[in-house]
Amino acid sequence: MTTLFDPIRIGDIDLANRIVMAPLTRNRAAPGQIPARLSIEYYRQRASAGLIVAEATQISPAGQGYLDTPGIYNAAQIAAWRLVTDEVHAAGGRIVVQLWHVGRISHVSLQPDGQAPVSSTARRADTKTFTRDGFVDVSTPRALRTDELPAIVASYRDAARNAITAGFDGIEVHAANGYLIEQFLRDSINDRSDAYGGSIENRTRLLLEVMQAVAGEIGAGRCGLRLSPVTPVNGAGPDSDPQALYNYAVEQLASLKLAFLHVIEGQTGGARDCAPFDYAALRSHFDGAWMVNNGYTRQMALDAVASGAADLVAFGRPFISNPDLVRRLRDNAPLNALDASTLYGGGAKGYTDYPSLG
Ligand code: 8OZ
Repeated sequence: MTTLFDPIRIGDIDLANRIVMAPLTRNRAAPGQIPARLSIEYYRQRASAGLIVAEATQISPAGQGYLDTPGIYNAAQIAAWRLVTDEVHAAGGRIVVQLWHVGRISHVSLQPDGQAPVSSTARRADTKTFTRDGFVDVSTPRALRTDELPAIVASYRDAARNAITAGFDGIEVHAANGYLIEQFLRDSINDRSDAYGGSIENRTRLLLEVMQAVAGEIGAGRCGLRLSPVTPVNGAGPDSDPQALYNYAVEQLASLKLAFLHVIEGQTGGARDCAPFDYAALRSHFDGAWMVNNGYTRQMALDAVASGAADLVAFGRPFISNPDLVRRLRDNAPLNALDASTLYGGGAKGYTDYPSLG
């Protein structure tokens, strides 16, 4: 019987176990959106994960929506990430980076030249973001013109190339949680009348073009995708038919042979049963590694892998407070409590100072 602690090959990447560190926004990047020096130590401490999905990382300056999040679109950022990936590899780990464009979940103060953020729509999301001035309403976006979309796709492709230059084992495209790609997927947000709006085929077009571009650039065996079919976070209202939408998207991706699909079940960081959705039906369209996430306990994770319901289980908050989470799960040891006050921003406190077992 396969267990959570058994190795697995996903695409071109060999993992020591099936426990994944989920991507976690920590808002500690240095000026220039350069990953923090401290993030070298932070990720090294967590390298016993079978796979680390490094935090959501902007593919371009306009892709930023929160204060002090890192990018992967220039040489200084690539050089800083190289220090992280070298350290994780030296510790025996594997690490991919999550490629992120926030779309309308941003504020003019975070955008190049104070411009409006971009989206599938010109309608503002009913949510807030965190800026230099604290929590503020996100800004009203402008709808991307059809002729601007090739450059968005190219930014994902270039970021994937940069990730390989920075020593990452691969990438995960962030198509979840109400950000740019989800703003195209859902008919509750996307109000376009061009080839990227309306039908399911049109709304999935940007996602499919992005996945083809990154897979064509670095190989599909180094590419994964994160989806959140029913999450309501970041002002993302429900799609009128999420099952049909996401089934179609995954079906269309099947021939690409991506390394993994990472699915947030239910509301991100909240109720797993916030809306009905048949995740097994979604999986039936996909051949690669199936990574599940959202509020998994040790027992749920053991059962998910033992039953074959999942190949990999991603843990978020438990990995923040337990750098040695893999060992603790294996030994059924108690977990450190999470200090929610140090999640976003700050320095070493709540970042690199959580203790491992002796
Ligand atoms: C928490 C705070 C800011 C961003 C996501 C990238 O929800 C995020 C995020 C989470 O995917």
